[in-house]
Amino acid sequence: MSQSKLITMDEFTIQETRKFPQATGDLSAILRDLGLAGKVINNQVRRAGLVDILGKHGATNVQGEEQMKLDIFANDTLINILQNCTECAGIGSEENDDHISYQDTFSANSKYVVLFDPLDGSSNIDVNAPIGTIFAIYRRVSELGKPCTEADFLQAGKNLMAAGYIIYGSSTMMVYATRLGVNGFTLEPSIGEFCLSHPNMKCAENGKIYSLNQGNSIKYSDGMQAYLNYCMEHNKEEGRPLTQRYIGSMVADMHRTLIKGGIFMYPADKSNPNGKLRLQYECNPMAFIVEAAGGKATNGHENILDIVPTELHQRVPIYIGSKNMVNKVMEYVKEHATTPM
Ligand code: P6P
Repeated sequence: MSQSKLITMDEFTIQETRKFPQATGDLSAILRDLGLAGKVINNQVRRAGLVDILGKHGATNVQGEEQMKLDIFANDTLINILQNCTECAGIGSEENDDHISYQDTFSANSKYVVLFDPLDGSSNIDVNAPIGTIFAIYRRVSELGKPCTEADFLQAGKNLMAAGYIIYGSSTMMVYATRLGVNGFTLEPSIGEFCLSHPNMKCAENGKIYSLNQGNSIKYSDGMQAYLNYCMEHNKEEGRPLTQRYIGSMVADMHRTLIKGGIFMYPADKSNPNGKLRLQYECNPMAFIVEAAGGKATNGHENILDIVPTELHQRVPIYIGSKNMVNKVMEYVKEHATTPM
């Protein structure tokens, strides 16, 4: 695409804002700052093998997971940039036990809060597999002029104003959804800008790829076992094999699902009745994106976006992607339900 036809993410968000005369551009300011954080993190991710930033940080986070140095760097970058942003009152992060309410006057008068997983899939850093930053933006429910409160971070996903991710893969992309739809922007290193590359992204109603950690299958419910058998025998039915793909990095598996169609699952199992993935900064943002693109996301009983969170780091099972594939797995899960999922 010639330079003259490049539309930067800033230009795009300004054009989108102009569609709503009453819009103030505050949300665009947060998206711009998340893009800035993504560029800063990207610079370190691209050099991870060259600087003493690989390997474990020696601490563990609230999830009990070894903290990699790069996810601490990413977390600090997002916290600092969003604190300087004039529209963010505070953050919730996978890496922090509690939310952070910025205590300065500017932030107390800001309308939004942001939740994020600063570097999702960080266990893949040392093997150079795609990793990403996932974010979710809510309008505050607490009183303006005062620091934000926990209630701001415990809203159902259907209240989201915007959500997205930055994927540090063969190229660096920022994908975000608002109620207007889903758009993808690729980082053009020569000008240091995210440029529109995937306008109006849609999640295909059907797909041929199923994605989950099949190593856990021995612990799955009867319904999930039956569904996996269906996936593996599907080729007998229609001679078109279903393909199994799993990168172990939600951002990468979800980006593929959005681009190619398919279903990503992290089901409940006998040792993890709530699955593994976190509702507020993994499942809700991805559900908001996929549903804005025409797909579907459920925990096996209700839409992910309808779940009212009770704690910042709660986990939920997730089945997400092409609508017809999500409905198909739900048929098996419900038909064979012997124990609540
Ligand atoms: P498992 C990464 O740790 C993560 O949170 C997601 O990005 C990914 O989808 C999942 O966990 C991988 O989990 O148990 O298959 O290694």
